[in-house]
Amino acid sequence: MDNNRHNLISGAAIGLIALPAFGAAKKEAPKEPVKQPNIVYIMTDDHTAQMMSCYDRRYISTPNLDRIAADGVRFTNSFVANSLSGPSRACMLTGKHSHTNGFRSNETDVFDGSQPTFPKYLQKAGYQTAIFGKWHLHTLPTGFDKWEIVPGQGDYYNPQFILESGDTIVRHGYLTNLITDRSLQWLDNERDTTKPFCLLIHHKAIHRNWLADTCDLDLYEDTTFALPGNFYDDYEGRQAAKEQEMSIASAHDMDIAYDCKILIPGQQTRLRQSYENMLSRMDSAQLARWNAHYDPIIADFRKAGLSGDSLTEWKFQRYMRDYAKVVASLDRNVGRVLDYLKEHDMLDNTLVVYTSDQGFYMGEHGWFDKRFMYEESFRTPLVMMLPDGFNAKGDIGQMVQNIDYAPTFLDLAGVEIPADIQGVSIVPLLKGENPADWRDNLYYHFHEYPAEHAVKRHYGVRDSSYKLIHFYNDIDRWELFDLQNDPTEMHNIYGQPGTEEVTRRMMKLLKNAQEQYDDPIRFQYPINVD
Ligand code: SGN
Ligand code: CA
Repeated sequence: MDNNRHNLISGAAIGLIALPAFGAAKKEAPKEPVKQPNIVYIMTDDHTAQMMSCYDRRYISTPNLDRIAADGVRFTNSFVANSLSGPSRACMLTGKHSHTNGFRSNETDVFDGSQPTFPKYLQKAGYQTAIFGKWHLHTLPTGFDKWEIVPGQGDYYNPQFILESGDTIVRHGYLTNLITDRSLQWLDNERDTTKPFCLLIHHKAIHRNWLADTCDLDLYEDTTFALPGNFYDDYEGRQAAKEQEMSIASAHDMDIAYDCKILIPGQQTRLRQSYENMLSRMDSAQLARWNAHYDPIIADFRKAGLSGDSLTEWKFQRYMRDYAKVVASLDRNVGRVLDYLKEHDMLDNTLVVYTSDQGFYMGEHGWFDKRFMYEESFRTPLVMMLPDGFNAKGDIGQMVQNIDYAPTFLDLAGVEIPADIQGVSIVPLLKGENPADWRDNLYYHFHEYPAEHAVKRHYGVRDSSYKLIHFYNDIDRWELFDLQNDPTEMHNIYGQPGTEEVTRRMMKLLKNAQEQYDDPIRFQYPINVD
């Protein structure tokens, strides 16, 4: 169980659990790996491992997501390259870092759809490709035989979809159900059953502002979630962390109307109108159900007259409950897809991937949102059910990153991986192999500043023990964390006596990564690393 013990240490920041049911056991009677397996790639938005019970049992239960991990593999060191939606999607499609694929920021970039992506390579290799749901790359999809996407972030209720014809339609219902319905319809009636397929089911859930399906509204109302240990972080020694705008306590950052659903007559808040616009999408039955749920909560809130820490902690509970309700719908819908594949005997020749565009803060450091290279948002959940002949089972502890998905899918399809792809295929890991030369550090670069939530631009490198970050642009700060002794990254030890050697080692890794990936944005290294 050494492997699990290691994972417990490295995952301590997110309460990563060891799963006793998992082990190094291989599937019985190994079979030849399926050639050109189908790929069902389910991705959600802002779903973090803390809120997935196969990773973390502190908060909620996600039985269907856990089925994937229990029958397949759970990656315990899965990371993104740039913790934001559009950038993550571009990294996944291309297998390249943001500076290489050109989509660095949701707010300032558009995706160049003429560049090579894994769906295009798969099409050439004989696959049928389809995507339904969130796309968020500001240009229309290319490389798909069939697509239907929501514009931008999409709406939870009665959402608009953009069709291939260029027309838009509004579908009645709740988005997570609708994306699943559409995907199952394609699987059932529309695809060419003589070809292998790659189906991307990409959800808006669990994105802000966490609007639950009406049937899930009552869930978790009796649950009181424990505050993370560093909820009242003072950000000492971490200037960029001090200056962010993603704090649960702040009335500006977490809006009482938009985020917490508290509408008080005559009370204007920064985002109240946006929430009212969302409510105006609901039909009368949906709205009646909604108000029946939130009206008593609003009344109790007004009676309580909270302020200071009690108000902040009340906001935390609302945030956790609403987020958890949205996860419940997502988990149920993933279950529908798994049931479909099982009932149609497709699990033997299908790779099922479940991941998110990045992790998220559930009150750690006092935050919601993502963006930082700190563990909660640098990590992303990743579990897979494997087709026949891929013998890994249980935990996979090697460091993987979202630029690895594209080369992995190409490898599975028998396509030679183009030399300009920066990620690496994880197929050897899926076969249960333990490659001696697997990467032992990862590169990260966040570009979106100035922007919403005010997280400064930064890049950095992480190995299994340390993380080095440089915040730049209108700030010039270095941070170094000892991940073994300070897994929640509260103590910046950069520049402290005794850290010279590890600083030099990490700085050298950073330089190597920036050279290897040819990142044009790099500043002078403050110490000599040659
Ligand atoms: C929206 C949200 C932000 C969020 C970004 C990026 N604001 O702008 O809170 O950080 O998306 O999220 S909201 O008022 O529109 O809800 S991402 O996951 O799509 O990158
Ligand atoms: Ca996201």
